[in-house]
Amino acid sequence: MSHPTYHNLIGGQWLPAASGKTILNLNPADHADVVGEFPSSHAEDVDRAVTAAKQAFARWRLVPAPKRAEILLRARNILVENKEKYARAMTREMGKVLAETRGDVQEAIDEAFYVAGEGRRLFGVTTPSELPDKFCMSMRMPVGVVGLITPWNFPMAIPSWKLFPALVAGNACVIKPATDTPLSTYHLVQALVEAGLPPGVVNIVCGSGSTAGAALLEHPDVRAISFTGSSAVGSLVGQRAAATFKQVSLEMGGKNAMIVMHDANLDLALDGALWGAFGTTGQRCTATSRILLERGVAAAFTGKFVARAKKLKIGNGLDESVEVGPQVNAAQVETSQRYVEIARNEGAELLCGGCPLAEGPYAQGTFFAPTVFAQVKPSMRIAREEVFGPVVALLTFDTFEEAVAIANSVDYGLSTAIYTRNVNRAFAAMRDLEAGVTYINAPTIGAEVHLPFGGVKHTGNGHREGLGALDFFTTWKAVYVDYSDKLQRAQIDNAE
Ligand code: UN1
Repeated sequence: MSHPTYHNLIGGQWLPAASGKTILNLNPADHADVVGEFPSSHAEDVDRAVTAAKQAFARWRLVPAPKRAEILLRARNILVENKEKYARAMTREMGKVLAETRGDVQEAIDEAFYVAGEGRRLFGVTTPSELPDKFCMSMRMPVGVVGLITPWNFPMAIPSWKLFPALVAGNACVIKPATDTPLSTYHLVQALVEAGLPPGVVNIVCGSGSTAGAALLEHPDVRAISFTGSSAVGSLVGQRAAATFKQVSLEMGGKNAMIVMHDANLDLALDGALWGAFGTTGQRCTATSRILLERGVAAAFTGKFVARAKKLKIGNGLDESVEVGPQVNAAQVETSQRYVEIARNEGAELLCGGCPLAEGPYAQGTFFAPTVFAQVKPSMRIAREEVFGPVVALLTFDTFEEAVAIANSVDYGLSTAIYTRNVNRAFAAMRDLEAGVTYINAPTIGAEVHLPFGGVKHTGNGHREGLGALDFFTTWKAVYVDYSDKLQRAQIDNAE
């Protein structure tokens, strides 16, 4: 069956990769369904895109920020009109169920609405001078050409978290979407183009991280890199970008713990655990991958949790009755499989799942059964390393302090959750859990776009998306205006 061919977007023109090479985008629920063919780009393509961005930046930075914001608002309306179409396309390329891909498009819609308001804020600070007849202010300036490297699990939302604040602040962008899910980024950028974004302000270069991504990191005219992906790759991104003094925002892995106290509403905790662990097939950096159970409730919770995990309907996400879609590709299934072996060898007890699904309706896709391990000790790899699949580890504890210590014992620190009706415990958890995000009586997934999003330790390098993104995509300039008509020497002429 024929499938569409997509090109890079460079300086407003759709161009194939200079090499002519392409990458096929397959539906992970059904490999016979080819979503499209996308360019496999290299340094030459990236260089063209960065050059186009640099040229466009010269004009874009002078467009008043409220006008830049109006383009975002128009793009928002285009996303609203096309929400269903884009969600269906996303389920085809990424696999997650329709309810979730609708949510992914909605997240981009919300982000556009939120960030467009910044066009009329972008506040700076005025402050008194230490000298008479002198005025001081600070202004947010765009950084210049920024490189955005985005993952496959939120193929429209995460690009929107980066593109929209970068644009409202006056930057020009080169985005390299994940090789598994470029189409959703096309849809996002097409909305911007239709909304009136000038050519070259956003450029798309498709290809693998080791070719297109690496070229973006090394390009001397790229001033900042915003990356979301694994901690292993993020560490390399940070190191390579440092060679040319780029600002780098790294948003990486998680091993997110949900704590269930004896006084929790157990049914609520079960609903949250099921959604947090198996929503998006466990492929969120915020996924609930550890459930810490107070000993008194462990048996009751575990029995019900496993019974419900076994009943989840797995299949093609386009079927509205399906609850869990495929994993995005064969490599992710292999990782889940590998961690099942690791956990078994460590002595964890497999309660359900633990294997790929490859028969009947699953034969053409990359499916993995929802998997639960019990008898997990905090020192085991299954309790410490990110799987990024539908695999969850159950641990038990005796005291609140022990639960917090276990939750904090891993290298990651993105999201955490606690289920309790004890308000004192809830506040202690908000303070003591080492993570960028903490939920009370809600699972570890479900961040909203206007709060700061990011993590501590190996999860991030200190930057935040959402509230905080403008701090990354702008640079402060201090301005001094001396209207005294004479030379005034700071720290000297006014010294005590
Ligand atoms: C991610 O998994 O990379 O908070 C992002 C959430 C979503 C975003 C997840 N809004 O789960």
